[in-house]
This record gives sequence, C-alpha cells and structure tokens, in this order.
Amino acid sequence: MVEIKTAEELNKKYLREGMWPTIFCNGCGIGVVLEYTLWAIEELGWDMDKVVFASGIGCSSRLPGYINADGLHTTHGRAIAFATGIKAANPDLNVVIFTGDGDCSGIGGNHFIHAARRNIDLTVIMVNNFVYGMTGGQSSPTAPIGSVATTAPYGNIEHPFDICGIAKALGANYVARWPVSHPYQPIKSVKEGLQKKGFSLLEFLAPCPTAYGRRNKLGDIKKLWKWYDDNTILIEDYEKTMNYGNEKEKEEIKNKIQIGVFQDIEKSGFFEEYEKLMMMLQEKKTTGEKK
Ligand SMILES: Cc1ncc(C[n+]2csc(CCOP(=O)(O)OP(=O)(O)O)c2C)c(N)n1
Ligand code: SF4
Repeated sequence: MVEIKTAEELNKKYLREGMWPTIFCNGCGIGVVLEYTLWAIEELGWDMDKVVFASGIGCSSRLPGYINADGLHTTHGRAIAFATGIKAANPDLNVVIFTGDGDCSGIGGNHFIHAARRNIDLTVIMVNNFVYGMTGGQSSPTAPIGSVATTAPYGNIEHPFDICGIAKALGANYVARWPVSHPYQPIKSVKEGLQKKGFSLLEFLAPCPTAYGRRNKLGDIKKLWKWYDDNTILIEDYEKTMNYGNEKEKEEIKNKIQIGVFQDIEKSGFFEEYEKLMMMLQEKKTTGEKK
C-alpha cells in the first residue's frame, strides 16, 4: 500500500479529477470537511469498494460526486432514507451521508430524528453553515438568533435547532461537533464516528462566505474563519467555567457554541435487533413453537 503524506496525494487517491473544479466558492468550508473525511478513511485503511456515500441537495450534498467511490445524490432532505435502504440491503457496506443544515435539520429533519432514534448504523456528516447556501442564503433551522438572511433581513428571531443535542437525547451512539478551523480533533472524531456501530453524527461548523459571511458582515475570508475559533468552546472548558468561573468569565462564554464529543456509547441498533428477531422467529419455525 502506498503511504499518503500530502493533501495532493490524498486527492489523487480518492477524488475524481474529471469532476474538478468543484462548485465551491473561495473560502467555503465544505471542501475541508471532505478532506477531514478522506484523511480519516485513509488512516482507517478502508477499502473504498466497501463504502457508499449518500447525499441530498445543496452545496454540501455535492460531495459524493467528487469522490472516486459509489455514491448516491438523492433528493432534498432524503439522503438518510436512501442510506437506510442501502444499509438494509447491504449490511457489509459502510454508509456515509454528507448533508447540509437545511437538508438535514430542515426538510429532512424527520428522517434524521427517526434514524437517530432507531440508532441505524449510518454516519451522518452534517455541514452546518447556518444557511441554505445553494439557493442564496435563506435562514436555516440552525441559524443563530439575530443572523441576517434573505428570509430574515432584520435578523433571525427563531431559536436555533441544536442537532447534536437532539441526536444525543435520542440515544445516537456517537455525537460530535467541530468547527472546520480545527484540523486534528475532527479527523480523530470522524474516525471514531465511522467505526462506531449504530448512528453517528458529526456536525461541522463551516463558513459560507458567499451566502452567510458577507450578509452578516463577518469580514474577509481570514476573519470569517477566525470567527469559528473565537465563538466556539470545548465542552469541558464550558462546563468548568460555568461550574467554577467568576461572573465575568461566565458572561464571556455563555453564548459560545460548544464543540467536542457529546456522546460516545454502545447501544444496540435497529439492524442488530432486527437480526435477533429474525433468528428467534426462525428458531420458533424450526421447533414448531407457536408463540
Ligand atoms: C424539495 C426541494 N425543495 C427545495 C429545493 C431547493 N434547494 C436546493 S438546494 C437548497 C438548499 C440547501 O441548503 P443546505 O442543505 O443547508 O446545504 P448548503 O447548500 O448550505 O450546503 C434548496 C432549498 C429542492 N431542490 N428540493
Ligand atoms: S454558496 Fe456558500 S456553501 Fe455554497 S459553495 Fe459558496 S460558500 Fe460554499
């Protein structure tokens, strides 16, 4: 096996060069989510013939098209439903979903909720740029209060959807959130999510300079990327400050977005339970037992 050391080598191994250039604008965070995912797959040494990528519609949902592997570019919000079918029919495949915040928490919200509740063995990688990017920047369910969008010209008045909080509450086996501005922890976390049996959610906070940063006056690309460092805090640091910090310290972090691993458990998933049920019924059939 050739050892991959640089991003160029990584791209050569995993991407479809014929699909270049990508549709992504300068400074967009989506490509970085792809890089982190590919580094994680490379480090795991996965056979790409055993991986299928599924996506819905949106800028982030274009990702499977760039990867030299089987992929399904489905309809808006429905990637998880298609992915569930792929996994049910081919349990040996690793099924990875790329989705946007609009795709996953808006139009596909119900699919997300029930796949997490059933702990279906899928890895969902959600690129959260706070807007419906591809269609020009409408406010999405994850948009921060006060953020400006084409549909919220005076600032968003809705409470944002905490996708990690929901996945955790529903008992998904692995739940993590990272900004794309941090390289190492996210790659480690993607590896953990990919390997985990049951439902995994990796939420990536990613800049969309075109439809979000510009409208919210977050500055040039460099400043916009720094926003993600300045406005996020590790879960452990947040809890430490909230428990032991003084009032000023608490005030400084209270609106920051928490990042890190929110849940890492080993709960039995839908397919494992289904398999057990089938075996039990088969046994009853063999022994002639009625109930
Ligand atoms: C059923 C349906 N409704 C609306 C659209 C229009 N549409 C295409 S992409 C998109 C926005 C996607 O936003 P998001 O999922 O946040 O991804 P991003 O583009 O920000 O990566 C919308 C609303 C569509 N294609 N299909
Ligand atoms: S519109 Fe936003 S999300 Fe879409 S490619 Fe451009 S920067 Fe990225």
